[in-house]
Amino acid sequence: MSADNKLLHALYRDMRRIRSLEERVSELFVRSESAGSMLHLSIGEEGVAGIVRAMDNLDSFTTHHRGHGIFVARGAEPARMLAEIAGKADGYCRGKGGSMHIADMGLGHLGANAIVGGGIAHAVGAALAYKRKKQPRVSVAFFGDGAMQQGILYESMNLAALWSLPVVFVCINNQYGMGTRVDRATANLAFDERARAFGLDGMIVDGTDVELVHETAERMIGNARQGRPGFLSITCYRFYGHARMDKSPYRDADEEAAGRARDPLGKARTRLIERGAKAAELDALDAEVAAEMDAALEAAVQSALPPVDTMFEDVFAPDQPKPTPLRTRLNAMLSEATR
Ligand SMILES: Cc1ncc(C[n+]2csc(CCOP(=O)(O)OP(=O)(O)O)c2C)c(N)n1
Ligand SMILES: [Mg+2]
Repeated sequence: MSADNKLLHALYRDMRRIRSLEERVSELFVRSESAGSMLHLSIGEEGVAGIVRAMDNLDSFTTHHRGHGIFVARGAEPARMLAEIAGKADGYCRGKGGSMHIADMGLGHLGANAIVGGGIAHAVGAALAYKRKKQPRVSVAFFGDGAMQQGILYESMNLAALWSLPVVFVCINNQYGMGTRVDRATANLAFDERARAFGLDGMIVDGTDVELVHETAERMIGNARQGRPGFLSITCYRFYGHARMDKSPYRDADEEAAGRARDPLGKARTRLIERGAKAAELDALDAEVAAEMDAALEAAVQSALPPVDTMFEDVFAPDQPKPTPLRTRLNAMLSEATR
């Protein structure tokens, strides 16, 4: 296999693992096994794999609320991810973070964040630390098009440019912020121009072309490592509703069909076959990934809930006194009242 094909093959696998994981996240919900109903699937956004593969092992990142795909592409264990989403003890944060607050310092995941734009400044802070410590590391902030309307992004881009920080801002433009189409939320869709106004290298690329995403990200991350921060917007389509409960009544069937036809996996598969890959070989890869994710789903379902007496572990600073559980306080009040 040529180097080009090898890379596309690896990217296709990453993307298949993202989609396959997200399908199991959806299944967790249907089986009433998820902790909460606000599960945001990144199906249609698998092109992010191109960015993740362009990062080095010691690079770090933050994600928004739709970050499962980014984390699994980074090498997260699907069983531990699904356990976290199910609120189980074997999860990455022992079940206390869930889908929208998953984090793992070992893999450089500085945290998902449910506040639109909320994780952007954290990535800039990490980049500032790398620069001050003279470490050749880059931090990447992943966020949605909704964050393009948040002030924190502009404060962050300004400081990144001013202090020449090793950071890349990545906007995943999936065309929607909840039920609002991006062109109803922003006056100027040329997001790259906004970044350039701050002195950053700014680009918009087709997010369904994973090779193009990878090539662009590799250059941008390389420049960031030299102190030239960048902004990359990848254009794609959110295949399903905002969260698992949303049936997208605000979109028509034609639009959804056209959006889903722009499938990053379909594009990569066609290209691999044009370059000589066999359909059967790709089908076998898909089946192998599906089996991996099925096993991860079952492991997550079988995992135990965290014991009640560990409720306050990991969520308060170790030197802080632990709060008294509500039940203990209620009992104290009741016995006081009935004395
Ligand atoms: C500051 C803030 N405002 C509003 C919300 C409610 N909210 C949650 S997700 C979301 C849409 C975000 O859209 P986008 O950034 O494009 O991400 P996507 O859901 O498309 O991945 C909104 C408005 C929030 N979480 N935080
Ligand atoms: Mg969006």
